[in-house]
Amino acid sequence: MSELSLCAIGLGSNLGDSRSILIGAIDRLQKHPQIELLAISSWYLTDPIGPPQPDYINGCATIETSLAPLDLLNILQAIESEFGRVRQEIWGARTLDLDLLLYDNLIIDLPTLQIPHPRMIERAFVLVPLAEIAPDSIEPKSGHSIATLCHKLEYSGVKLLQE
Ligand code: PH2
Ligand code: MG
Ligand code: MG
Repeated sequence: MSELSLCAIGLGSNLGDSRSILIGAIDRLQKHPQIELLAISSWYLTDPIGPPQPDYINGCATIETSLAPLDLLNILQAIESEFGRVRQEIWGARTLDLDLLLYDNLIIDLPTLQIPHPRMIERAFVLVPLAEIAPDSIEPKSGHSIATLCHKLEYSGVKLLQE
């Protein structure tokens, strides 16, 4: 019997053809035998946080998976590499960033993996798309729902991406 976990993933890109890269990443997630895609948010054009760099396209997905947290992390990193991600400057530009935001209601503090994602509650580019598909999910460190956390943020730098 395999237990399924409910997870949230943040997606971002600000180098290359970001929209096609993000759609490609969703397709890779969807095709994985141990991942079932539950929902995908709209795509948002977002002001960059960190060093000067191009605007991002961000979105979020919710999935169900039988993968353990570190196995899921490995798969997300493999998909990042497939799309040409090279790890350089912290918070710098990237072709694809896949962040494991939530994994059930687990709190994990490993050197290689922190869940919930430590900066998600202060980042409108994460919470606005996540609130669209999982408003009632609880961020387990604060104990607050995604919708509640999202309303506390200033989100003028997060705009729905026009077709
Ligand atoms: N990711 C970063 C740094 N800054 N800014 C926006 N708008 N969106 C991101 O996804 C992002 C960022 C590092 O992960
Ligand atoms: Mg990130
Ligand atoms: Mg990341």
